[in-house]
Amino acid sequence: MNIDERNLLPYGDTTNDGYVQFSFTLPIEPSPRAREAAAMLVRSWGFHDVRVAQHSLVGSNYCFFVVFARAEKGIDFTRVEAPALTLEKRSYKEIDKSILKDVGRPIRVVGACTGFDAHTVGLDAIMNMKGFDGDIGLERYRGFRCVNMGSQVPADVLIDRALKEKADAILLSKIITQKDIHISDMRELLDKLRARGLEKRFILVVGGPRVTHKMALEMGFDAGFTIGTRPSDVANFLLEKMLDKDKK
Ligand code: B12
Repeated sequence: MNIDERNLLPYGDTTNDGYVQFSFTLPIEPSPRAREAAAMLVRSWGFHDVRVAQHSLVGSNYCFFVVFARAEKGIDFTRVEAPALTLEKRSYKEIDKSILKDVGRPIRVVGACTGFDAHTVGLDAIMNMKGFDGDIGLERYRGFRCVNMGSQVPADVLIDRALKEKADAILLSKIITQKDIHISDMRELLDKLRARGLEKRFILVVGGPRVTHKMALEMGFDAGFTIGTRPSDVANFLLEKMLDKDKK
């Protein structure tokens, strides 16, 4: 395959063809004019060979579109940088053994979903015994003591509980992203910690479908985890962070 990393383009039908798929909704009824409007919109974004594959009514007075179009502008992949968590892959048993031997006590974690966000499945996937994707959750490890506060927890209440539990780490889950509420809620937790002089007190981990490790680090968290995260990834990170702290 002839891939030019200095002009990396999307793959649709054939390598380097630049084809991408859009899906979006316009607040208008489906009609030939609506279809044309969707195509014009995508063209106005600089795409070529625009094909409206689907347009259908959503509720009333909304039209959902699936559009294919071709991009000509690629990206120089050789210049792309993104911090990544490079963790030694350890099994549940290895992690548990190392925590009890090297840290010398269970790692205490308090997790919550803050703000108005009521989505608990992601945090539960990491913390609950049954875990996620065949990977057991932190509660099942002898090396973790877990408090899962669930959803809609005010940031101050989360901090109070973390202090009460003498937590080593706070696990924040942010799922809803409308109007960037995940970012404001992440910032709120950091601000409240700062206001109480606690910004260095806990290992701060955040997770959610629109969270990236890069964005988490830039904001002041120690790590960011996204879709597909397994409990052992988080366990591994917390173990390494605790051992790092001990070295300092
Ligand atoms: C289930 C669900 C609900 C359930 C939640 C039940 C519950 N107890 O959690 C209910 C029905 C209550 C619900 C309500 C709403 N929902 Co909802 N919901 C979903 C749905 C279908 C699945 C989410 C889920 O469980 N994913 C599975 C888990 C395992 O994945 P995950 O959350 O990404 O978690 C993984 C990682 O992100 C990461 N992770 C997550 N948290 C953490 C934390 C830490 C510390 C770490 C390390 C990792 C980590 O690890 C996890 C495992 O890999 C999604 C659509 C979707 N397919 O994602 C919509 C979705 C999230 N909901 C959405 C919306 C809009 C709503 C409502 C606003 C709808 C409404 N108008 O009422 C309300 C909001 C209620 C509220 N106050 O929050 C939107 C959000 C859009 C956006 N841009 O924010 C979505 C994307 C649907 C959509 N496409 O519109 N929802």
